[in-house]
Amino acid sequence: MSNRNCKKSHRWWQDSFMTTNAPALALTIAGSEATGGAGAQADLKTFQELNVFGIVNLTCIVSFDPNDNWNHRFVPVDQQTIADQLEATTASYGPASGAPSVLETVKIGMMGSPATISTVEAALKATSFKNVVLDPVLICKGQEPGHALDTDQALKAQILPLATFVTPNHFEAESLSGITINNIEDLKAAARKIHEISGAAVLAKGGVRIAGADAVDVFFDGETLEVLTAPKVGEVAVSGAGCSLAAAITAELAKGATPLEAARTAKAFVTEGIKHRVTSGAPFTALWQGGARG
Ligand code: PXL
Repeated sequence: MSNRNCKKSHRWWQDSFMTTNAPALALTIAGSEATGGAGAQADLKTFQELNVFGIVNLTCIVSFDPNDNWNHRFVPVDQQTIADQLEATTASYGPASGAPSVLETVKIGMMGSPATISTVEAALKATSFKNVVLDPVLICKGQEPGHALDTDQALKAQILPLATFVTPNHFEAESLSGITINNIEDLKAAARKIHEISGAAVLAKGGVRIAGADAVDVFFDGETLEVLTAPKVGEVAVSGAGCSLAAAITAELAKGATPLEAARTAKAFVTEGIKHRVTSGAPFTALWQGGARG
């Protein structure tokens, strides 16, 4: 085959498959968790599983320390490198890129420092994304508490107001709402309060922290309040469940689901992933994103 033919056949391939079957796009701005259970790895696997073209811009690298109670060793990516990744991504797929499929949906995972929050805030303000899903990862085990507090405050002040959907766990919902959560009524009050503060749709997760046979989450978007329940699978939190839930919401929103539909699909996806969780030498199991395949 001549070079010319080769080029022609390449174009034919592109036209027939790539443009007609273009997947929805989603970006996660998140940290790497080296063992693959949580963070950017969980997000990317979830996107792929839900038929969404996933993009990762890394904020930090977390390596659990088996010699220190599996606490997190945390290394930030430098600010210029985070900004460079965001620039590359928005130039390729952002609203002004001219791409046939535009990136409208972003998930915010672990930021890890006030500096990273400012870098990401600037990028979110420069590109108006339709869906900004915030998984408000507040405290990372092993992080210095003073530093974590600064990060929490910056997240609340700078990123939460830009979010269209927020997925706090029990601890994060208490911190964001100021409400102590002991039961489902408290979780509902917290979801309402976080919506009031942020204007975002909220999925407040009770997980294994609220007593009872079911894992209960509360959805509230200012109009609809829905309690999502699924039977608990064990009584111990599974690594990657929170990341995968928010990533599944992100993927579903990218494909055009409503926030409530996205929350329901994500809950079912995560429940199956927990049922098929993966055991390792670490003292926790990891969610398997392929669990919903049947
Ligand atoms: O599950 C929260 C989380 C998010 N992102 C990163 C993490 C973790 C928890 O380990 O390491 C990078």
